[in-house]
Amino acid sequence: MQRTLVFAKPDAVRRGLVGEIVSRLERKGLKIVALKMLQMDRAMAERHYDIHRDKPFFSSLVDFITSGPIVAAVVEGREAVDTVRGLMGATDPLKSSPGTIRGDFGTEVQENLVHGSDSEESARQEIAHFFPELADQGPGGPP
Ligand code: D4T
Repeated sequence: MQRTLVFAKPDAVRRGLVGEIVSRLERKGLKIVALKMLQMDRAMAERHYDIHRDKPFFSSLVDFITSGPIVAAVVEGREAVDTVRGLMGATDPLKSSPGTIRGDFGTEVQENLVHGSDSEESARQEIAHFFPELADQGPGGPP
């Protein structure tokens, strides 16, 4: 079992797609371990996207991700990191297969609806960042 961090981005919240996204995770068989709506401030967004700090789209990305609330979740399941990435589709929704969240609902690279950790290590760091109360738990919950 593995845990990963997923969030519905501000565009998904504005468009009323939170239920659709959470439902797809659940129907796949992933377990929702934690769920909350929050507003990222610039410091939190810059930390989350630190790897992109030198990219030309960084400041616009931070503007977008702080433009409204997000709904973040910790989900658990077999190979949860790759399973969520598969459900999300490619970064560019136009290159995402139909049947994926981005492939079914998006057209814009920036407003691409959903985030999922891209590795087990990122998942551990992002869960600690968004859900510090869960940081010391492994899959399966408290010891
Ligand atoms: P995230 O991190 O949001 O789950 O997306 P990905 O893992 O699929 O994609 P990423 O890290 O390469 O990009 C992070 C974030 O930046 C936005 N973006 C990306 C953008 O606004 N312009 C761009 O040219 C690219 C490549 C979209 C996702």
